[in-house]
Amino acid sequence: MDLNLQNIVSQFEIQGNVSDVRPLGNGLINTTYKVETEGDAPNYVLQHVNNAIFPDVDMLMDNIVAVTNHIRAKHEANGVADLERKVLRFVPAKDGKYYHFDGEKYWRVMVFIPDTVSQTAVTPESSYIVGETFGNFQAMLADIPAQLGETIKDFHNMEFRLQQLREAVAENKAGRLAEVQWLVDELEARAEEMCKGERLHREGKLPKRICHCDTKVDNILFDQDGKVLCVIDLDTVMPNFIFSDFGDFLRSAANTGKEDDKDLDNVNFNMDIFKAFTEGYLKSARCFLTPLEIENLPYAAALFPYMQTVRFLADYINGDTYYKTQYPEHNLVRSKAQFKLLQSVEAHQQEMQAFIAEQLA
Ligand code: GN1
Ligand code: MG
Repeated sequence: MDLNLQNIVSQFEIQGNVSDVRPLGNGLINTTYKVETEGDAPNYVLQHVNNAIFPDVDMLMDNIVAVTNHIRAKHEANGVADLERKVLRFVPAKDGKYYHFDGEKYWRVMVFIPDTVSQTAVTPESSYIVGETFGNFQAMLADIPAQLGETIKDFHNMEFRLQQLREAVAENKAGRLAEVQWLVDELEARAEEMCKGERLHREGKLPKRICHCDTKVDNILFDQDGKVLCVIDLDTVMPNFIFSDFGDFLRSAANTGKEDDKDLDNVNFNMDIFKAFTEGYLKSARCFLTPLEIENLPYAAALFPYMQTVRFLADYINGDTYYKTQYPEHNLVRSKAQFKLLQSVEAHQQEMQAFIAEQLA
């Protein structure tokens, strides 16, 4: 066992004696370990927070603690059973802060929730429940008294993401531009339409609400029966357009292939997942959504594959400085797969509009 990691864990108010610390999960940003303890004490999750991406760790942990406390209180008031599996619980360090700085890195610890299942592909049945869960997540956080900060400035700001791509193109640091110019052109052709959210916001027509902002399937824990337990990976919880949670979930869940599928024939937009998820989401979110937000849900479904193509491609052009990659072309493969998904979403715009109209009738 890594003595350094064990030493870091000992800075936190955990119960029991640590018996093992080993790598867990496959996040693209933070590095995660499972901490096993002896006997009946709970196990824990130790995470190294990527401080290059989340520069303000105080703000980050204030957000997360406010959100998890607020949700826990709501669940308690509603008599939700099995509470400890329905919301994450972070463990303070011995100095009372919710992180430990070891002089170089920032660390945090949360209680490990046992017997969970992660899914990368979901069924229409589970998508309905997930839709309802995210609708509820947004509804529960609608009255949070804390003022949440933007843990990554302009995280889902499409205008900003395009600007980053344009800078990457202008600098062409890794000399990779020529081979991807066709994709840059495809993205530029859609740029104005895709920045609609920011425009509507400036015109005062589109509000920001507290959103999760990384609602992909592997950020949801399910129980053994496929029921949703809770949403994890709360670093990006911040004020945003509701499009974020709706669109980013569909980006991963309604993709018939993988986020980085090399075979583009595998990648299509699954309308059964869209329908089930949208039905569940509207059930719990309809009470607070405005007509303009509802009308633009199909736009949200296109926005996220588009934004992710822009982000992966910018990183590829920059020489892979942001996302962890497994091989040199990885970000390009990801970009192409996300773009194929976007094209499939575009082909279904009318069908999505018709389905939503039907739901509201
Ligand atoms: C990153 O860390 P992870 O894998 O949950 C990224 C998301 C992207 C996602 C693509 C802070 O999330 O925005 O959608 O990869 N998170 C950050 O898989 O940039
Ligand atoms: Mg994650």
